[in-house]
Amino acid sequence: MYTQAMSVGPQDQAAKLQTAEEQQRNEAFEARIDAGDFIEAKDWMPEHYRKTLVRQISQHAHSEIVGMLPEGNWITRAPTLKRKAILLAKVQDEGGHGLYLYSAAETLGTSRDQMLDALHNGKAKYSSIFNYPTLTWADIGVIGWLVDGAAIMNQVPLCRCSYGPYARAMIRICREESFHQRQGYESLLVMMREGTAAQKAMVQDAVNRWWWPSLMMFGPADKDSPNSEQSMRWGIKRLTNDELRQKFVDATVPQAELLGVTLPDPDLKWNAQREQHDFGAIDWDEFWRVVGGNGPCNTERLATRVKAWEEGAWVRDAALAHANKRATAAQAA
Ligand code: BYC
Repeated sequence: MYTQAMSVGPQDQAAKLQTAEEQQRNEAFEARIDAGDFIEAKDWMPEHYRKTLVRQISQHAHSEIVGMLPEGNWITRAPTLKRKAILLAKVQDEGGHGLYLYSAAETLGTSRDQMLDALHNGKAKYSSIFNYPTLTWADIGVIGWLVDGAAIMNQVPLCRCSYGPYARAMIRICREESFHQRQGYESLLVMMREGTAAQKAMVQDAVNRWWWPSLMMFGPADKDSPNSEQSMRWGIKRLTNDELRQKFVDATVPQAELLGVTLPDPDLKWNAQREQHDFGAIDWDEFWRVVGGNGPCNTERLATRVKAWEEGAWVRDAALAHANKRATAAQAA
């Protein structure tokens, strides 16, 4: 009679061996994560870790690129040469951030074309915040203050992300985001201190419209965040969505006081016991509507990106032809 062990064919044995090997690799990987090592592009990593990173980094890259649109809308209408130069530099920085991030994601084996296809056919997500319109010049200051402020809060911990190429890209991005936040706050300070009553009202109106969407940038509440637990275990995320949102609220309240604007939340108050601010309920239906493609500007944003991609085809073709010509010339020399 054959024993069970003898009935295992060569293929099954190979699978079993592979599983044992996989398990060892997995354990070694987890030990490196626990020790706080950086994981590098050529290191072995579980497929789910790779996929999670591609998902987060590519979404982040798309957010930077789509994020150029609401602000780019105001470059031709900036009130002074100084503000125009600052805004141009900022929008250009966002483009650069997108490029570092696409490069970081490419080290994980997904091509830029694949990522861009996913954006253009509506499969890939990008930050909900960029689906809101920029109605007045004050929106540009408020985006710098609140949107870049929220981005910094979320992104500084990513400089310690366990995946080396992402963590290193984030260091430079965070330095630039810090300038973005400060220029926005400074432009609002000028309007609130030296502006007319109408300009001050314009700032308050912009704050009213951007406050809640800025809080939504941090993602769903922890209890509704399917990815957080695993991403925290792997050191991809270092703080949870709710922890970061709370830190942002606590940091922003005194800035609003100094500016002289009211944050549009009657439930926002200091809780002496928690030593943190309490704040009102976020409209999660609105958040999911925007994430699902039905925000005020989703259709417009995507159409603009697709148009830019299609109209830029000749530039990509020309760059490729030039590179090929140089390579052929170098080979012949
Ligand atoms: N918008 O399980 P969760 C910038 C999705 S650019 C849309 O908590 P995770 C700037 C989430 O993707 C700032 N979708 O996910 C640029 C997930 O869906 P999938 C961009 C959102 O990944 C220009 C589902 O909801 N920053 O600063 O653990 C000008 C469940 O969520 C959002 C980054 O990308 C949202 N707000 O945590 C100015 C930072 N929130 O993928 C400024 C890097 C969640 O399962 N990313 N979703 O289908 C992160 O830190 C994390 O990915 C998140 C979400 C905190 C955003």
